[in-house]
Amino acid sequence: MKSVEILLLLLCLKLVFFAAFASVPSICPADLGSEFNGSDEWDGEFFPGIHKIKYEGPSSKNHLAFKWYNAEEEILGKKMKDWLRFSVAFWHTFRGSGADPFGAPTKFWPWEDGTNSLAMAKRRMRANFEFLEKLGVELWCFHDKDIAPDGKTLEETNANLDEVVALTKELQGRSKIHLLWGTAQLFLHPRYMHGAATSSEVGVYAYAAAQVKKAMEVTHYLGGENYVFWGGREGYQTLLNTDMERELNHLARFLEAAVAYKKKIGFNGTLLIEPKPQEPTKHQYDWDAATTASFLQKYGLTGEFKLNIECNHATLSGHSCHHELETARINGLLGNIDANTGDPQIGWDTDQFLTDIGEATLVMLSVVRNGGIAPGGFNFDAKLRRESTDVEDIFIAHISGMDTLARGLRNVANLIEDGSLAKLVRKRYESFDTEIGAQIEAGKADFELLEKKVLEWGEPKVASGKQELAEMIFQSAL
Ligand code: XUL
Ligand code: CO
Repeated sequence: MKSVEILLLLLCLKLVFFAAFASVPSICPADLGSEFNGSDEWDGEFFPGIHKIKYEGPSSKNHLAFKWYNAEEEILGKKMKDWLRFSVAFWHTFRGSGADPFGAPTKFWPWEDGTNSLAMAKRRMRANFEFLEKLGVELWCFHDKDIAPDGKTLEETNANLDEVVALTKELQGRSKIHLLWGTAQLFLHPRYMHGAATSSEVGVYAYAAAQVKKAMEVTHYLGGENYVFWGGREGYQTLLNTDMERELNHLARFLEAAVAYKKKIGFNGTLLIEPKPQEPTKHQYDWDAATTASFLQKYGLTGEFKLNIECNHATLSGHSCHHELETARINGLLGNIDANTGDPQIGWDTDQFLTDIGEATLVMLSVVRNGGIAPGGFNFDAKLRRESTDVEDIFIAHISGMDTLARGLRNVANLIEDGSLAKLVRKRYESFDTEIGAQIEAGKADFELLEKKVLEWGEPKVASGKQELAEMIFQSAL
């Protein structure tokens, strides 16, 4: 293959970078003949004909309006926008190409010129800000590689990032928009094939550290409220060639160094770990919330990190999203939510927008119990379906995701106002609201005392669990 062809192929790869699956489509937008004029300028609006999305209420038939999300409305003592803190994920919304393991990109947005140039990166960033303004979302998230192209060396790559970040800072300054979180993409490049912090190659560990250092600096510069670690390839394919203990120790050292650097540069954002059980690796070390909590405890990192729970990752690990949120919450680790969902019939991380009202209600139940998740938020780590190719579909997808969670919040308010679910749960444990129950919960009931009680009471009476009633009450709140 000639070097020009290799370059073109690499450009295509960049455009489909998030389709981190086996086969890479051979078509890229550059093949479709769009003109590249080398400028980041763009005449007029990126989304002409789409006005600021407004709340019109449940009876509206306008698909470019909110039916349930009314940003300024107070629910349970807080504005909806403060409970929900929505954020747009740059990688899906502006770099998602529609490619899947079997097919080429399907999305050719009018502002894209088919290149991964610096000028294109800046134009795309302008499109991001217009989109956020029109959608009425004030937060966004990115990976370093989403927003700026790689150079030939680390210095060149960092300089590219700085140039896009300078424009981003200016665009943030002109609006209310700010950064929910930044992260480093440590999974696409071939150097990361054995992992980043858990790679068997010391040079790769160092490269990953340099990349996180820079990503953390720019996140701090842009006023980011959090910084995320998703260990895309931190895991193994087979234990036969893997020193699991050594890799986990390396991961812990890496995270310790990140904490030290955060303190050194005065970055006060929350560090978040995003659990996921597998994909792309066979087994990822941050399998789920409980595994990650015990990892943090073992290495003395509790207190320095919280969790970013992603609903589709939860279901991949065999749990519900609600289970993962509750596990994080009761461990004081609920930091952020990557709001998406999988498909019940597709086994992989499809990253769809969450549109199931029941699931959204359970998600919001955990969030309300937590008193909200600020400085975290609801990041739409979700992509348009491959077949949704109109520019307005980008708005429709986000509006429907926002309305679903808003509806979930309203349902939680109904459940709390009704009170019967909480009453049912309280009643279920009432046998512990006794002298002996209090002794047990205070750690003052030893086995001898409990044996004495059994001899005195005889066979215990066991009440109904009222599962169907709980479900009936839940359904009536939807
Ligand atoms: C991958 C995933 C990532 C992280 C950020 O499954 O969820 O987008 O959220 O690296
Ligand atoms: Co995610």
